[in-house]
Amino acid sequence: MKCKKCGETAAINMRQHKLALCAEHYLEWLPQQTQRFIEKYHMFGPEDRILVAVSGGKDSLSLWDVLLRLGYRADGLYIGLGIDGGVDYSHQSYEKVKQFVAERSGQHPDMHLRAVDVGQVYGATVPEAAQISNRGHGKPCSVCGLIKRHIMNRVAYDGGYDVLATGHNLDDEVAVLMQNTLHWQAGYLARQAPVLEASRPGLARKAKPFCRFYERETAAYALLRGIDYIYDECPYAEGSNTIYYKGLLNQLEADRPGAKLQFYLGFLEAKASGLFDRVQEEVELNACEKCGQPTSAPGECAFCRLWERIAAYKAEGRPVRSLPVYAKSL
Ligand code: Q46
Ligand code: ZN
Ligand code: ZN
Repeated sequence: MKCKKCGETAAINMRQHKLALCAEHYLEWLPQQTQRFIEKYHMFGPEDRILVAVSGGKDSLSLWDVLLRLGYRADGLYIGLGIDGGVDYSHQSYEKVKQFVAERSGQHPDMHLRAVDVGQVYGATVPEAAQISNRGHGKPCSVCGLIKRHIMNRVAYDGGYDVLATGHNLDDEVAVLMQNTLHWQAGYLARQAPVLEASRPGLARKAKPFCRFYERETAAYALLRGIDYIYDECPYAEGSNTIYYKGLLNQLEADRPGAKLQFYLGFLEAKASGLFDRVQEEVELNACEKCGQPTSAPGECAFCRLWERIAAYKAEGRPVRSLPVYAKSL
């Protein structure tokens, strides 16, 4: 397979675009496409301050790299979840993020990394909080998502950032879209988009500049660019719905190249044509009495209630254990 631009040996073949590119031209193509999506979906402009949520994985580090290359003012936010899972996951992922910053801070003296360690700041790691709380039926992801959303929003909003950027790729978006469609979650479908406006004070604006790239495209970018990222998935991801749907969608894509992209773009077109306009967001949001962040609950938000429950549990002198990683056979 030859590069369509120069005829050299191709490093990647994107069947859905009928496009094969060599390493050099791929490393040009992906940032150009990112810029196109940023403009097309009105994500942010050159003056905006961007906070990129980085996990140490290929998507988020590639996104930060691309935004810096495109000349954006982009800082990073790393959230230390305190996940070990036998692979020292959180520690290893933080090391990758710090290495990424160390390699670029000379060239980009304005880039900053903000790090929040959940265990240190709030007194329990995510697996500990999940064990104590009764959310998530023995799985940490619901507690983890709640904690991450709160911290990302808070750091972006309090830090005066114009937008919070996440590294969600097309595979992530399509897996969520499929789940929402199978369950006809009209409210969720109405809110799924490349950009989420800050609909009320206290909420940060959110954007997903990689939402049209396949996972293999962001992985190829990271590899060809020499970005060292954490290969391991979070040990708690095993057995998740998202991974199940990604598997189904990969089967579909193997038989019909471009099916995932078509599904997503068709959805965005349907939205743009007003298909979901009648789906009103019926939830009324008010400010949490404790932290001030918007919440649909009366009184305190779920995040504050979670930590109150944990504080009460610890005050009783009960032991704090970590939620175990699922057995491989599950
Ligand atoms: S980090 Fe957290 Fe994910 Fe790990 S515990 Fe679940 S939600 S799987 S993206
Ligand atoms: Zn080429
Ligand atoms: Zn709160």
